[in-house]
Amino acid sequence: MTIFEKIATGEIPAKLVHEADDFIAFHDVSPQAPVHVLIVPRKCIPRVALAAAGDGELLGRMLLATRGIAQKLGVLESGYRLVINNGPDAGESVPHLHVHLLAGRQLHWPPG
Ligand code: DGP
Repeated sequence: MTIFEKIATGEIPAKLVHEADDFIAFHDVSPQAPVHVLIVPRKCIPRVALAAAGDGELLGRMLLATRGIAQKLGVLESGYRLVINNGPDAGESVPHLHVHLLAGRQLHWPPG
């Protein structure tokens, strides 16, 4: 099981922000911004490049949930960035698809 599957089952604790039937959102253990949340499917899709056509609705629901998560954390108006790291050059460290939601400070562009 991946770390994120263990968080999804409650085996490893995390600060949950949102729970849905098929995905969860929780605070990143190593925040890179004042708000840093991970949105993670309960089932393990290793990375976005390995998602199947049938995962499209789940991925869409995860993206649509970011609005409510941002609102709950008070950053809907100030703005937020969504990041998906796919593979080694992108800095993917947990092989379980996750969307980073970063906010609460001015984020630089292009990312490093
Ligand atoms: P990535 O580099 O895109 O694979 O991001 C993985 C993120 O997961 C990274 O920002 C740190 C976070 N993370 C790793 N282990 C844990 C954990 O056990 N709990 C929480 N809350 N976050 C974790």
